[in-house]
Amino acid sequence: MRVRGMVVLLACVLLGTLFAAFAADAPAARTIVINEVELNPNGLDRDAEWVELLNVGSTTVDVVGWSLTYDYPIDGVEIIATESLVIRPGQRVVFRYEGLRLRNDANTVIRLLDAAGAVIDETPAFRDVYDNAKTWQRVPDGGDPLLPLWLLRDGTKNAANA
Ligand SMILES: [Ca+2]
Ligand SMILES: [Ca+2]
Repeated sequence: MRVRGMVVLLACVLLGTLFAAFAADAPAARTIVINEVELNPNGLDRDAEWVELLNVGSTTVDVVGWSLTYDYPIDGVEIIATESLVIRPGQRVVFRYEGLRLRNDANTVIRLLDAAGAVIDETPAFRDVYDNAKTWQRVPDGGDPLLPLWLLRDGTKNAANA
């Protein structure tokens, strides 16, 4: 009986440790994500680079005052909405950069910042030297928070990533 009690206790401790480890690794609830990026559009890049945002959460988010970073000619941020811009769960919004903002042949990281400047989402470092309609996209659409995967694929601007 005593050994059995020890085994049960040990099992409980192990389970508790596993649960704690899992809970610590679980990412914070996601709301708006950077879902697709076009660094190097077909033809001239000026005024043609864009980022697709997607609300993968369960609540509506107003992104007024939020911004996206860029890395050309120097690092900076561009406000995506100066007035109320509500994104419902499952809804996507395409933001187009003014001018030339994203390097093609560097390791371009794009961050989405809220109105207070907190980082809401951040991409891996991207390169896209192909002057075509392929874009970097989360796969599957919206991404898997526990297994983030990005692929360079035929663009799906303002539509689900294929
Ligand atoms: Ca570019
Ligand atoms: Ca898309």
